[in-house]
Amino acid sequence: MIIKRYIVDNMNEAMTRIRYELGNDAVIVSQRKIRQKGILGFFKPKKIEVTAAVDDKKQKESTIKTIELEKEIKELKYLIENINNQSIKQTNKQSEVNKNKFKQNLINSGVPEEIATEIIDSIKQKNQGKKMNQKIYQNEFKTFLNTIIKTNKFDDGKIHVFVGPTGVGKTTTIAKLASLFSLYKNKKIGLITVDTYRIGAVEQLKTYAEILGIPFSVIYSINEIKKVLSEMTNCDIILVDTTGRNSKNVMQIQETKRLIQEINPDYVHLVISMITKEKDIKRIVEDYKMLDYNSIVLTKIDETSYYGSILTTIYYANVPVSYITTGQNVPDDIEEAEKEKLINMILEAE
Ligand SMILES: Nc1nc2c(ncn2[C@@H]2O[C@H](COP(=O)(O)OP(=O)(O)OP(=O)(O)O)[C@@H](O)[C@H]2O)c(=O)[nH]1
Ligand SMILES: [Mg+2]
Repeated sequence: MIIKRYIVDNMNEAMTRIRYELGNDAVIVSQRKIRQKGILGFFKPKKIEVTAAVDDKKQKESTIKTIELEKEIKELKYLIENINNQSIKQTNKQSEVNKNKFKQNLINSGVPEEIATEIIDSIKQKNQGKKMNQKIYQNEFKTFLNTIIKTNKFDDGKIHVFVGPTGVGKTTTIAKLASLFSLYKNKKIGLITVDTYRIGAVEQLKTYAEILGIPFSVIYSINEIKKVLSEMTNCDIILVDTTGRNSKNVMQIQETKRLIQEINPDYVHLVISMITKEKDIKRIVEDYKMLDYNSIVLTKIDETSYYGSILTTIYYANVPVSYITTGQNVPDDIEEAEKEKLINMILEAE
C-alpha cells in the first residue's frame, strides 16, 4: 500500500496530482483544512491537506497497462508505415510493369530498342510523378508521332530527284507520279534518267514516257545536265531517276552528290522500302544525309504489317514524307502522304 499526503489549494488540484502520481485506482483517505505555519500564515488563505492511498500492486498493473498500450501504439504505427511503403512500392512496381509492357509492344512491332527507349524516356520525362498506365502511354505515343511525322506538298517544287538503294522502287514511283500528274492533274511532266548503269534501266522509264507521250531524256555525263534541263523549261514538273546506290559505297554516293549539285533541284527524295530491316534503315538514312535529301518516299508499304520500319525511317531521317507506295501497279498504287493516316497506320498495325 502506498500512502501519500498532498498540500493543495483546492480539491481539483489534489485530484489531478493523485491521478497522475498514484493512478486511477487511488482512493482519498482523508482531507482537512490547515493553516500555514508562522505568524504570516495566519493572514494567508487556508490550504487543504489530502491523504490518498493506493494498493501498490494495482499501481504496478496500471503502469504495466500504460507500457503495453504504448507498445501497441508503436506496433500500429510501424504497421501503418509499412503498409504505406508497401503501397508505394506496389505502385512503383505496377508503373515498371506498365512501362515494360508498352516498350515490349513497340519492340514487337519492329521499333528498334534504341528508339523505344528514347520514346519511353521522353514520355516519362513529360509525365513525372504521374501514375502511368497503358492508356496514357498510348496517348502520349500518339502525341509523339504527331510531333515527329511531317508531310510536304510535292507540287511546291519543279525539279525532283529520286535517290535511294537499289531496287526500292525509284523508277516505279517516278512512273506512277508521271502518270498521275500528266493524266489526272493535267501537268506537263518531263522525265530524265541518269541511270545508265543498269541494263534496261533506260528502257524501263522510256516505255512509260512513250505511253504517256511526255519528253524523256537520258543523261550520260554531268556536263549534259544544263542542256537537258533547258530543253524542259516548259515542263511544270521534272522527275529525275538515278542509279540505285549502296549507301556504304561513299564513292558512289559522292558521284550522285555531284549530279545533284549540278541539277540544283527543289526536292531530293530519298526513296526507301519498308521491307528494309530496321538496323539497315538507320544506316541508309544516315549515309544518304550526304545528299541533303529534304523529303522521303516510303515504298512497299503493302509488303509489311509492322510499323517499325515506317517509324524508324521518319525518326532518323527527320524530314517530311511526300508519298507512300502500296504495290506494283502503275499508277494506282501510290498515295500522297497524310499525317493522320501515317499515325493511324503506325498505331493500328499489329
Ligand atoms: N510490292 C511492291 N513492290 C513495288 C513497289 N514499288 C516498286 N515495287 C517493285 O519493286 C521492284 C523494283 O522496282 P524499281 O522501280 O525498278 O526499283 P528501283 O529503285 O528503280 O531499282 P534500281 O533502279 O535497280 O535501283 C519492281 O519489281 C517493282 O514492281 C511497292 O510499292 N510495292
Ligand atoms: Mg530504277
